[in-house]
Amino acid sequence: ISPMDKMLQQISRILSYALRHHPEEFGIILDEEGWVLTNDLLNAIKKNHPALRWIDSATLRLIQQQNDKPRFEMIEGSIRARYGHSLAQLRIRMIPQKPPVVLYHGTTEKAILQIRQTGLQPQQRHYVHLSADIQTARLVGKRRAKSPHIVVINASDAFQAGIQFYKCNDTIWLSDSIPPLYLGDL
Ligand code: HQG
Repeated sequence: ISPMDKMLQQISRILSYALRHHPEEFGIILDEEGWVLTNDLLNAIKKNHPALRWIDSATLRLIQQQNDKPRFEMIEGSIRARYGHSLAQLRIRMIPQKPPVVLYHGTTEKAILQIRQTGLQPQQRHYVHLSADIQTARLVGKRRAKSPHIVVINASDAFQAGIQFYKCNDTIWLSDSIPPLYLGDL
């Protein structure tokens, strides 16, 4: 990984922190769909991190486009995180969508025992995070476990039963809590 890529990765972490978890620490306010003016965010980051005085919207665009996963969305002078939110000030509003028949969730052997009892819960975040394919679920699970456990979600039945799903990008979906009834194993 080049020094430039490392730098962009660090800025990406700062973006995630500000746009998903603690916008108040940067003196910015997200709207109910998570958007903030790109210039406001840039000024806030420069103020909190003087070493990053040089960043501009092209830097953010580069991060948004080069990232291994599409974490951010940029339109007409605004930017937001696509998923991952945990901020206490407001619950980010997503547009519900009909999910694919099956979705996946990669987790630890320890968490799975609890998940079988109480279902998938958002925990610290606003929504449960799901993967569109097994490979993505494995990568998500690998953040916490060497050989992650893959939960298979019967999304079409859950959707029929009124549980809402939300698409973030081609690989990541969100949902409200999912009871054990709709969960299985790979
Ligand atoms: C577990 C990263 C006990 C759940 C990733 C997970 C993803 C339960 C943990 C995104 C439970 C929450 C989100 C229950 C769920 N009892 N444990 N009832 N229900 N859990 O980090 O899905 O790189 O909030 O299995 O790649 O791991 O940051 O969610 O292990 O896309 O862009 O509670 O974050 O993306 O952990 O990951 P998280 P997640 P970024």
